[in-house]
Amino acid sequence: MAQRTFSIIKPDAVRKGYTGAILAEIEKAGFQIVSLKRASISKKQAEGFYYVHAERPFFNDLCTFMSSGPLVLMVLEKDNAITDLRKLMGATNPANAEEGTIRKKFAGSIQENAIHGSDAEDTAAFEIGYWFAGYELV
Ligand code: 3AN
Repeated sequence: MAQRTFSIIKPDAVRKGYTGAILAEIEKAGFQIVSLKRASISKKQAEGFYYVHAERPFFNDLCTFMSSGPLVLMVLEKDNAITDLRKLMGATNPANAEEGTIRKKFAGSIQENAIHGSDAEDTAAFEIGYWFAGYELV
């Protein structure tokens, strides 16, 4: 059944000019782009988005990085969208990412790793609602 997930092309990838190439990979893999917008987010907005990681040692650096420049926020749809996007993204650390994955091709480090994708249905629902209003998802 068609499922929605939430994704971000992170500031490192936008800065390097990889937005179009990453979108092409996503569409080639069969995802429909339900909604898409470029934004520059504040550190506070990043902290709210990543609140589940608040106790992790990398939380402050991660939120500084995510608010360091424009990024691209997206809602994507396909059968098994959540699992399939995670596969297409590759491992969190690009050094461990499989050949052909977005992080293998475009990510520079474990923090500046080009793309975010929701990891479960409940997080996808929270993340879509955090960045998009209902009228943007029709
Ligand atoms: P993923 O994005 O693969 O779901 P998470 O949810 O464990 O990975 O981590 C969220 C984000 O936090 C990652 N995308 C990455 O940017 C950053 N991150 C994760 N682990 C580390 C780490 N050990 N050092 C620095 N940043 C990290």
